[in-house]
Amino acid sequence: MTLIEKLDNNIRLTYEDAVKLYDLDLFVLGKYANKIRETRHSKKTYFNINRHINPTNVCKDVCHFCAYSASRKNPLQYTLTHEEILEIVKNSSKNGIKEVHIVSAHNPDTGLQWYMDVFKKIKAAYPNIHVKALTAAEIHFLAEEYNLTYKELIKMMVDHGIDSMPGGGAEIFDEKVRKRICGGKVTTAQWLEIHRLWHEAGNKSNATMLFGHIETREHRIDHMIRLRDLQDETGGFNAFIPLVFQTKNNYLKVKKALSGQEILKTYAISRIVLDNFSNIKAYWATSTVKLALIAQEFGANDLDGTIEKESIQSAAGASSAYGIEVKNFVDLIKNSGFIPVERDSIYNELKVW
Ligand code: V47
Repeated sequence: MTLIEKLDNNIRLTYEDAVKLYDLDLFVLGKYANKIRETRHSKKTYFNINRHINPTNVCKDVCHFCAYSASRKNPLQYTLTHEEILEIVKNSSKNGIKEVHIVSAHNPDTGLQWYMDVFKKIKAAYPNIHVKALTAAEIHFLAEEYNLTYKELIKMMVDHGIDSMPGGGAEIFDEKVRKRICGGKVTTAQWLEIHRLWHEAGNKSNATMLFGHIETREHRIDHMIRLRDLQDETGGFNAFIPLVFQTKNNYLKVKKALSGQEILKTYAISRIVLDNFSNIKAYWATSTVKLALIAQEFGANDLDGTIEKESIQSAAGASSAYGIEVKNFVDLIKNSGFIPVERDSIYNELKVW
């Protein structure tokens, strides 16, 4: 059977098939990706009203792609107190946020309870706000630092009010590339194991892929297939989020940013290859808002949220430092021919705008 016949008949693609997708014309890929998107979600585009919080940038690891983290000696290091974090949530709750998305660096100075107790405090004060927190990279760091098993940490996360896990720390699963861009932090096998355990405990998470640095197209497909395999086993992933590499202020020194065409192809391919993922998220902070809007026609059915403030991607050059207004977001989705649907963090529909 040819690749096109497989696409026409919705047959699952092998790794070899999927690599060949990149050779297809962008609009051919878009046609197939959009067909799947429309079957699953019609013209609906999901977003949420959320607040990103990055409580500390002090990091014991050195990921070469990262512009956010600071060493202990860096004069620009910061660590928020719980009171400061709660004040942020208080102010954001007035703006109608339904989710806080909390991601920190791997700070060896704060102690385990600084990481954990803040979730409990947020939940106690704002029981209706969904807490999406702790990437697999942070969980691995805490497990090593405090001599805990992943299972013990997962139990602590649930006991402290964490509702779901974000998809960060996945980067690229290929072990050789991973070693070069973020050797020393959570390995591929560990990242997958942590998500497996989280799912087995009855919880949901997301999965990301950082692309546009030193990886090849083959590495991206390999990454997607490893996620597809785990999703077959657990069904615990809500969304796949391809993160476009931001090139500024980091050690990788990637001179050539990805073309819009390559980014759109990657969204479309992820929609086709990840046949067991309901949601493909074009995270506007890394793709730019304009490309995220176009990505709606190339398989993406989710644009993440209003963010309010963001420090990781914006440190590397993205224009996401101050989020996006709900009204503006909704108008942009509508004007591009799609239906803006506000969702909660686990994809229940809250409001058609
Ligand atoms: O894992 C770091 C990435 C991630 C850069 O689960 C960079 O809903 C681009 O995971 N260029 C953290 N990306 C953010 C993340 C995320 C974002 C939005 C939604 C969700 C979700 C998760 O940020 C890290 C890393 O891959 N990152 N540096 C950079 N220079």
